[in-house]
Amino acid sequence: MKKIATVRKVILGFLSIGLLFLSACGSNTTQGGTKSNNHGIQERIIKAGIGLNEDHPEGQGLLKFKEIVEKKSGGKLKVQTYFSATLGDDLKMTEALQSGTQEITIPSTSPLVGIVKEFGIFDFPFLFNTAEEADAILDGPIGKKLLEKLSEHRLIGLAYWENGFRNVTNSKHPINTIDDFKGLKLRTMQNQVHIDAFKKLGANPTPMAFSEVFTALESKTVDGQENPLATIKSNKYYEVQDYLSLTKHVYTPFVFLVSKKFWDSLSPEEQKILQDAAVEAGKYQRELSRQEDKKALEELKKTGIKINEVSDGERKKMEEAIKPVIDKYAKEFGEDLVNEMYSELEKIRK
Ligand code: TK8
Repeated sequence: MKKIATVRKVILGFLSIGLLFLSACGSNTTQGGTKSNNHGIQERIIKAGIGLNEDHPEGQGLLKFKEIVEKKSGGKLKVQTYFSATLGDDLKMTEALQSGTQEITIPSTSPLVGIVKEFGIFDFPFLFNTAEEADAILDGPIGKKLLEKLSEHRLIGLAYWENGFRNVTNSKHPINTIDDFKGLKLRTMQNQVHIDAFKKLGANPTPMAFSEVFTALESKTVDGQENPLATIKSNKYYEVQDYLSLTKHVYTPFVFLVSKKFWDSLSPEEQKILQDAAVEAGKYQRELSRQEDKKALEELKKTGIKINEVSDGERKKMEEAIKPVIDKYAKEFGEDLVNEMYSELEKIRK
């Protein structure tokens, strides 16, 4: 009996030493429930996919990110880039990050409201008057708060990049007033705020994944779609659309996502390289996006698509018409958060 007790004590002793050893070399908690490993910079392949093309400001931003990461890691961290939704659409790639089969994607925040519903506050039409206002909110406490929510969903949010102000294209007629939306079959992102807002304007919204848009326009499954000018140019929508109306009805951010499973396997040095590169390449990407927004308009004018400005008066009427939709979702996303955002904007506009 005594012998068994001694043997048990010895086994227990070895076990606790083993566990201690594992914890010492294994992991330590860093931020927001994320982990890391203390083994410096290792040779790694990082699969990074986006839905847009390489020539789009987001594609160029991703190449800048690759350049910075590979330089800062002495070539050990290799970023493999995938463009044009070759790895799937925003939601599919986000799920691949959650399961750990892909490391990085940079989707629009709009389709992610099924994961972090509060991202929906950025889908409120006519919220931002300028891209700089968007920067201030996204890079401020509100943006950070929402990024942190991602770690509860097996995702790590490192930064916000710019998709931009969206405009409507269609094959029927120019949009000058709310009435011009009546009965228009419009593709929207998979986002309830957008769907309800377009319904409120009298349109007939069809949520659809991004990579299906060109074919749906070409086959006239839908009459139109809405995206920033850089995307309308890069994806050649002018080949299958006749009218482009500069509604600038909503600003869409991109969010730079990393798989939490992958992130937790990194060392603090590796995490810092990715974090800094996402922010630095993000600044570069935003600048490129703003230049491209102007350049794309000039180039689109040469494609034959008929372009019309929408007056501020008519945009105001659209904003008024959509207000009940915003009131409805403000309750759902949290009135405190929404009020905080509007008061932040007021401060910025002073
Ligand atoms: C690209 C999408 C796209 C978005 C859309 O993956 O779906 O219309 O504007 O940029 O994120």
